[in-house]
Parts: sequence; C-alpha cells; structure tokens
Amino acid sequence: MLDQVQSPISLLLRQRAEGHSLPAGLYMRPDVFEADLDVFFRKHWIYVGLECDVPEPGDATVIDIGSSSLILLRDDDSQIRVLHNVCRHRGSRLLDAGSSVLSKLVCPYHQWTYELSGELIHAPHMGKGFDPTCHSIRPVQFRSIGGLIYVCLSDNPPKDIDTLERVMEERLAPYDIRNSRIAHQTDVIEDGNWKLTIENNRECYHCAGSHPELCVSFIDLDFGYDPESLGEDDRAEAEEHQRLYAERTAAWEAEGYPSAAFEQLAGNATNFRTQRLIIAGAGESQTPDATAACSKLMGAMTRKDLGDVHLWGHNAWNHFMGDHAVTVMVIPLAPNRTLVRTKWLVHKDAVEGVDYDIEKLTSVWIATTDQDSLLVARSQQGIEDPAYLPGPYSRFTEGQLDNFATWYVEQMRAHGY
Ligand code: 3BY
Ligand code: FES
Ligand code: FE
Repeated sequence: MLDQVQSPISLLLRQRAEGHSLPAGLYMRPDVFEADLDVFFRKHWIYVGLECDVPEPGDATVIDIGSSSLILLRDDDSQIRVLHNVCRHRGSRLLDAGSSVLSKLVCPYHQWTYELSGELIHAPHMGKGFDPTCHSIRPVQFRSIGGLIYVCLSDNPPKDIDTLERVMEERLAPYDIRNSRIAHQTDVIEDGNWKLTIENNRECYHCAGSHPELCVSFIDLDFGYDPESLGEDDRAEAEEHQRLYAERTAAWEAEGYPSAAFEQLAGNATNFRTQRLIIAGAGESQTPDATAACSKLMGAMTRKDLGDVHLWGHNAWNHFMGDHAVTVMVIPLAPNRTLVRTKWLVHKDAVEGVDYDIEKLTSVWIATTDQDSLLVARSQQGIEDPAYLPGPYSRFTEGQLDNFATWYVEQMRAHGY
C-alpha cells in the first residue's frame, strides 16, 4: 500500500473552523512542531527565566529551546547577559545543562576561554593574524522586564515588547522580582503538545472539576460564564463577584496600583494579558487556606490585600502576590512533550522554616500542575485518536482559547505556512 501523502501545513491551517479547537495534525505532526518552534519560539519574544536565577556574579544557567541553547549569566560587573551556548572556534557547546558558577567560560574542546561578557581572551595556537575581538560568543537579544527575562532568537524581533515592558515594569515594581529568591523549582514534563498546555492554562472551565486546592483561592469568574446555564443562586453569586471585581479594581487603581486588564492578543505582537485578580476566601495568597505563606512580604510590599497580579504570554503564566510569586515557563520538547518549569519566589531575606513553610508555599501549584499535566496528556491521547474532531470552545468560558487558536493560525500564515 502506498504511504498516505501528508497534506501541507497550510491546508491544516485553512481547515481550522472558527470557535473550534485545532485540527489534530497541528497538535501532533513533527513538521508542525518544527514550524511552531520557528515561529513562536524563535521569531517571537519568549519568557526564559529570571534575574534571580543568577543572583551572584559568575552564576550561570543553561536554557535549551529546540536546537538552540542559551546561557543566562551574571557577569563580573553584575550585569545580566544572555549568550548563545556555542563556541566561536568549532561550535562546541560551552556549558552542560543545569546551573554552574564560573569565573570564565572555558570551552571543553580546545580550551578557548571567554570572559563572562562573552569576550574571547585566550585561544592558543591561532597565529599572529588571528583577531580574538572578532570571535566573542554571540549575544542573544533579551529584555529584563521587572526581573523576568524575555529573549528573541530572531534578528528582527517584534518591537512591541516595549508595550509589555511599559505595562509590567510599573505593575511589578512593588514586588521587586529582580531581588527576590527562588525558594523552590519543579520541572514537569507533560505528555502533550505545547499548545494544549497553553490552552489548558487559559481557561478555568476545568478548575471546579480538577483543582480543589486552587479553587480555595482562585476565582475564575473573569473567564466568563453563561448566565443561562447558571441557577438563580449561582447567577446572583456571579453578579456579586462581577460587582466586587469592578469595585476592587477601582479601589486598587485609586491607591496607585494598576489593576485593570491590559491585553495584546492579536497581530504580529508579543501575546500577553495582565490583570490584578481578586484572591478568594482569606484573600491573601494561593495557599491551602488562602492566607499568606511567607511572613516577609515581597520587595517593598506592606500589604497582603493587593490580590494577584496575573500575567500570561504564549509560553508563560505568572501570579505575583503579596507574600510570594509563582512563575511558569513552557518549552516544547517534542510534538507530544512539553516542559513546564515552575518557580516559587519569596523576598530575598525570607528564611525557610522561619518566615515560611515550604509545604504551605508550594502545595497548591504542585497539585494544580500535576492535575493539569494529566489533563493535557488525556487531551493529547484523544486528539491522536483518528476519531477526534475539533470541538467547539465555550464562548463564555473559553474565549481566550479561541483568541489563542486564531492568533496561532494567523501567525503561522504570516510566516509563510
Ligand atoms: O491561574 C492560572 O494560571 C490559570 C488560569 C485559569 C486556570 N489556570 C489555573
Ligand atoms: Fe571550542 Fe574548539 S570548539 S575551543
Ligand atoms: Fe488547570
């Protein structure tokens, strides 16, 4: 029997029906995966880490994205640098995966030696005509936005990163993320396509059924609801929450804390949305009882009642609260494998066992991430079944998924697919 000829990616993109999830091939084909890496992880700005990943001069950490490998480091002058993990002699990787402390970058192959700035200072036996100044390690374009490191691997990065910078520097300033400390980190590898990880994060339709721990502190109403399908009591509660949102947002803004939703979700732009969310129950933090986990508040914060500054992009989601922050980066590993790296941040002087209990700090998002990981794997399995047909998004609770799928298709087309 002849092998079936694969349809071009462009046909899959054309087959996507408005308001519906994507055709199966877009979640599973290796050629689509390579195209995704090129468009969304090379040509767009992506979130890759934090200044506080490398708190001291000489600290370095490696971040792999597809066939690219980046070194995030702090140089001798305490400046953040992002360099390609590629030697300028014959291309050897300079550093292995993980974190290290360095005084110089020495290539393991022939010992070319670089300053932490990337400057080549030692290249034996290269002769008189050799100019080391032409062989610095290639820098990566990056921005530190409130201490969050965004990179773009293209020579022509979208300019509107300025908007993200303007909006988020102000919102993040009181939290002083640059000088916070990573109290805990987890890597979860989800058995699903990266778009399913992001889609899953952009709705809370599944929260009531899957996230008992998160639901103590998380109010999903801003994700929309269908008034027709709610009973009288639930409708009254929903309307009360909407009223509360309007009231709290206005009050926070009047006190000088930008809180209203700001989003940029269309066009050849850095895809992001931010809003200060109300924390439910005790109202302080995403912990098992919604009270603060850390008694030393973030940065210069003096209040625990400033909700949760939520920020998400196409490979990240973050929650900045009075006592701690949770920041998540998503990196595709294969068509059906995705790395979800979560970091819990506290004030740099907060001491475990004294100022916070690590279990209370981390348990909600550890549980939520494990639950989401199972949901993503189930979606991937169902989508790989030949019986799968793209299904309708709820226009009340899944509007952000429709936005994402639409943006995805438009961006693929804009980049020639
Ligand atoms: O909080 C988040 O990051 C997302 C939004 C709604 C569901 N999910 C938990
Ligand atoms: Fe790095 Fe030769 S490849 S020194
Ligand atoms: Fe979830």
